[in-house]
Amino acid sequence: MHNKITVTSPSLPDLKDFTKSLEQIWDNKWLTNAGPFHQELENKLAAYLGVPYISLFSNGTLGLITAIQALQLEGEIITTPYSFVATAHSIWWNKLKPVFVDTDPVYGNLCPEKIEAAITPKTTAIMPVHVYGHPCELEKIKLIAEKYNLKIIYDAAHAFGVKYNGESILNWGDLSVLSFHATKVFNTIEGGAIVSHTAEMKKHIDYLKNFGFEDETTVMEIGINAKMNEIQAAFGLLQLDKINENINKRKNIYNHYHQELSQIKGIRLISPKENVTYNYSYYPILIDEKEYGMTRDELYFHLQKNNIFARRYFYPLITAFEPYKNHFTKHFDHASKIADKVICLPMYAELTESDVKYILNIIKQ
Ligand code: T4K
Repeated sequence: MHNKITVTSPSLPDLKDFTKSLEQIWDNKWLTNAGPFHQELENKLAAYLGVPYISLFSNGTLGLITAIQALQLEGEIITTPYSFVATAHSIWWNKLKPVFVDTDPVYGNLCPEKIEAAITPKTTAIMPVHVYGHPCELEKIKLIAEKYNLKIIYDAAHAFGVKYNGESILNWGDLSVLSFHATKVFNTIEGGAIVSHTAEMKKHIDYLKNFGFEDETTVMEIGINAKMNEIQAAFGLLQLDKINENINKRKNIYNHYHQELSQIKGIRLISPKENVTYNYSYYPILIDEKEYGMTRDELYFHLQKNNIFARRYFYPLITAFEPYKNHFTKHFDHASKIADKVICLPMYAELTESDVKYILNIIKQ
């Protein structure tokens, strides 16, 4: 039996380098609350990503929840059923109502043409997701938000380093939220960040993630505790040194998959648009059971039998989960079709050429 291959596997810094960082943290005896590693990572990430302001978080979900707080949103937020549950959970956790709108048929991103019909007098914002790191229809969403005076929070959990016309997509919308979870292109074990556009907004977000503290005796806002600690930040700094190398390795795997799988009937691939600098974060394929000769689930379990643990991101739709299903009975044509066909194949920097060949052989058979 071939060694177990999972959908992803985290990139890790060199243990010796990380040990040195830990020794420094031990010397500092400064473990969290905006320590030196935290500040250095914020500065280096802002420079790397090409964004003006970034606030680090202990995870992406707390970033989303805090982003909603930061914009003081009320009422309804328009979002997508085709995402990881954290997107919609962050809205409900804030006691606001998610209003789900269908996706486009190609990328699985929120369909701009369907947003307007879902806007009501209670709508205050749109929360689209750059699914698999493919940019949403940025201009169209911006125009709708301007027309109806809505805020935009991009769930950019998958979009680390992605550019559109040479510029970071994180600069679109009012706020963008990244995830640095172990399974992401750039990871700090757990972690996340909010990208904002003004010094005032960054300050506001930094209050919110630290109980609202200005100083020892001054609390400015009702904040939460969502701070990234020094160990996460030190880990992230070492990861950043290797990020370009890792994305390039992912690109090679993507090209290998693409070359071979484009020959197979019944498998649809998702490719980035020409003006996009992609991060190769996921490798989704869509299975047409008639043409391919097997259902998506048959292939999924067949891969498992061969020790390949691909994942059906994002199946089922968020609206099909227990806490949602009685509240949201609407059918989403495009999102359902993608959710029923998708498999994300293993994709990570350390995946070897021979592993990729092995996976491709199973799919081809
Ligand atoms: N918005 C979107 C669009 C998101 O995709 C996510 C997270 C969020 C928001 C929230 O961000 P965070 O709060 O998580 O920062 C995983 C991740 O836990 C989750 O972060 C991610 N999206 C989601 C798409 O995938 P699971 O339930 O699939 O994780 P799990 O534990 O099954 O791991 C998947 C595979 O990864 C494993 O089979 C093996 C590998 N793995 C995983 C971990 C944790 C490792 O090799 N090492 C590890 O340490 O959710």
